[in-house]
Amino acid sequence: MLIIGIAGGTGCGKTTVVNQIINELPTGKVTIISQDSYYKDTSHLTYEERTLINFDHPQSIDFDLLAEHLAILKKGQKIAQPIYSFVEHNRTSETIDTYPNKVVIVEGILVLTHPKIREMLDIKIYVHADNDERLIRRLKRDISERGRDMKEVLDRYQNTLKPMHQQFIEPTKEFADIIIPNNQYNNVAINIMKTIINERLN
Ligand code: UZR
Ligand code: MG
Repeated sequence: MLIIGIAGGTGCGKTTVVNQIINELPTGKVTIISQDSYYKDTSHLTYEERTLINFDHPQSIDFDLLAEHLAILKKGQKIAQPIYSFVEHNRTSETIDTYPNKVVIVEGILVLTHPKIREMLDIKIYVHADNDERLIRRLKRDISERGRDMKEVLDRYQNTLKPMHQQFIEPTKEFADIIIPNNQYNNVAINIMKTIINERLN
């Protein structure tokens, strides 16, 4: 099993890169695990209290559970991956059975911040996009898909996303084996990834 970690700030295009990589691989050989599924269970808090959580701080993630799950997958066993609700800002009571595979991709803004997780990753990728590019994408996504308004998104960006990015996310670039540029075209970088993955798979 090859475990690939994909990190990078919000709006850098991690999901797009994951999809580009998957498209190049034989179908059914890849399992994707999202860091979002591992936000800590906050059922003891009210909805109002949960909206105040700093979701861009490493402490908001249950990295112990993620590490435990990766270890189980490595042993060839299935895991019950939690399902997260962005509407409720909380883990739901449901889980999804997730199976080991030739390639496992773990993606999320903070996946390279945790030493235990980094140790378990065979390939560490950081997706880079310029800050203005990321803000534009985040603004568009949160308004169209997450029911936020412009003021809300911009306030959160200034007060939380930007400082957390500078403090925790951007510095993890130094742990990356590969930095994929994602302002516009990245075909060459994706092809290199494809080659590396196929080499490891064969
Ligand atoms: P990506 N996030 C939410 O908006 N709501 C939640 O309940 C949990 C997380 C956001 C989180 C982070 N910050 O910036 C983003 N906030 O999801 C990471 N606020 O996701 O990498 O896809 O942008
Ligand atoms: Mg995403």
